Amino acid sequence: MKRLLLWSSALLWLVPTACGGQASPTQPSAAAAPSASVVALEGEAGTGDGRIVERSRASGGRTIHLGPGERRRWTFAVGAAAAHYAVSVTYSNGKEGENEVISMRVDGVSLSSFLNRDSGDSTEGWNVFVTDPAGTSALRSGSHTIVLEVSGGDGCVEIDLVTLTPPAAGLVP
Ligand SMILES: [Ca+2]
Ligand SMILES: [Ca+2]
Repeated sequence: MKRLLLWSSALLWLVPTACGGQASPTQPSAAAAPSASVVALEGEAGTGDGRIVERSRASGGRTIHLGPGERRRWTFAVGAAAAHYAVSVTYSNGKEGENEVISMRVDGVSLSSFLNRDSGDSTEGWNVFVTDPAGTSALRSGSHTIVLEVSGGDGCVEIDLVTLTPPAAGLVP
């Protein structure tokens, strides 16, 4: 009987937290703030290292080719109120050898590092694009910079697009 009571109280405690909690009536309405929108940064539109490659299936028809130690930088503005943006990187990486580590920094602060994957074989694979998550960044209204750096691997990855998606944008069809 005592154990049963313990279990039921444990369940009562666990259920709301496991679901992330219910929306509190005291929370500010989301409609009060201007909704944030998706920020799409073409690899080829950034500044820094790399060379532009034409790829028919890439966003904008182009990528930026980066080798080990090379980096690309973008400056962009966020107009809406502060929001948590999910950052993702779309790239191609034809299978050559070892994979590269892609590191992201936002406003000078390390955001994530991940090992990329092969997007296909060593020829056609360069025109096949995959998207990987690269962390979440809280951004206030104003200007920001994002830097992508490549290290290790066989020396080749092509960055097509860096996308920052605010939470609400995922709900819009
Ligand atoms: Ca590679
Ligand atoms: Ca592109």
